[in-house]
Amino acid sequence: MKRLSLAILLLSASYAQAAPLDISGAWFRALPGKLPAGGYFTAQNNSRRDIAITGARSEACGMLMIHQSSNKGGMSGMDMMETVKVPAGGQVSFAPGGYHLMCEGAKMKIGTRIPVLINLSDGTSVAVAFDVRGATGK
Ligand SMILES: [Cu+2]
Repeated sequence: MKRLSLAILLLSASYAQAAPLDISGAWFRALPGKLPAGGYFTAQNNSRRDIAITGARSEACGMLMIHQSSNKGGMSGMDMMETVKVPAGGQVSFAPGGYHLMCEGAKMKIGTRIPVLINLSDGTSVAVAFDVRGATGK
């Protein structure tokens, strides 16, 4: 009996280590024509150490980058981000006007879901299904 509970403990510990980030509320804003699709989600770090999002990829995107919307002297633009840190026990939102994934060459249909792999600084990646919504976010 004691041996069994130890095995369960080890199993859950290794599972937590394999997926240090919980990703929720993931969606893409699909725009008409050749406009890129913005990807949004919330990343919750349930581990005791900082972890960074270092990239993402999806077969639905020709290129998938991490961007941060910026406003410099009234000029709005976007900066490329190498990494986005999610502090231990904290969360970071990718949302319109802030951090977002930028999907160039998007091949996605509104109302479907597409799989995305989000790469982390510990060398693991998290598979996340993104809802595809229209321009209004619905
Ligand atoms: Cu962008």
